[in-house]
Amino acid sequence: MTKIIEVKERIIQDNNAVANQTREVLKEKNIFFVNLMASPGAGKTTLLTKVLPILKEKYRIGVIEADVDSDVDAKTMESLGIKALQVHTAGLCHMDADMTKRSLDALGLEDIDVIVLENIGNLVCPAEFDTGAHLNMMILSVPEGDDKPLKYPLMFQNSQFVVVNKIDVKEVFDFNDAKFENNVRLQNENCPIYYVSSKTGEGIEKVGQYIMKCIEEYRSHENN
Ligand SMILES: Nc1nc2c(ncn2[C@@H]2O[C@H](COP(=O)(O)OP(=O)(O)OP(=O)(O)O)[C@@H](O)[C@H]2O)c(=O)[nH]1
Ligand SMILES: [Mg+2]
Ligand SMILES: [Zn+2]
Repeated sequence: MTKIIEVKERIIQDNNAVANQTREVLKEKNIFFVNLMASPGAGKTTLLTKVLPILKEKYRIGVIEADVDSDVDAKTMESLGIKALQVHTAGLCHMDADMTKRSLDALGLEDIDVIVLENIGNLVCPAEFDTGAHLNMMILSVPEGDDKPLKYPLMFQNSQFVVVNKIDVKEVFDFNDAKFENNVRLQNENCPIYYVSSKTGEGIEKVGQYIMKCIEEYRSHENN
């Protein structure tokens, strides 16, 4: 008999164990952790430059910028006065729980209330790897098209919050909100879907408020 081992299943199990440990550690420190996922160029960094100043009024923020190379995104965060760590994945196309744990250690967990991980631009494997986050949030930008939930189902299934970005160019790309929402609901019945332009600022305040609501819910559970 040929011996077969299911390597991938094991990798995911091990990953989930580390992610659960991370959540425990963060819980002890009352830190809320957001994992932000999207395609390259969907507007993760631009959205953060608009949303984090809102959160910053109430919470101490830390950002982990994961990229294959460069430090441009961490520099953008630092220019806003936000503590940031740039992580290079040496070609890897997602952050797993172990890489995230090491990044959190390097960022430091003292004097921080909220940590945001800007995951690698990719709609495929980041969805497979639990990072230990409390909120998995994704951006789908208008130019990518309203059919993407059909093509990248796991990303939409594993996200608890979906933000459609670049609504300022909706007409150019014939993006249909109703079609998009139907496609999302095939994968995920409950996640809120918010529409924004990180360029004009439209809808940004509501995204900030929703994240704050999630943070407050988490913190109230911590204290009980
Ligand atoms: N028109 C328009 N352009 C936007 C909007 N948000 C971001 N952009 C532009 O889209 C491009 C990519 O934005 P980024 O914020 O760098 O995207 P990202 O997801 O962080 O990209 P990576 O980190 O490289 O994966 C930039 O040129 C932004 O100016 C928007 O709401 N409307
Ligand atoms: Mg970016
Ligand atoms: Zn990957």
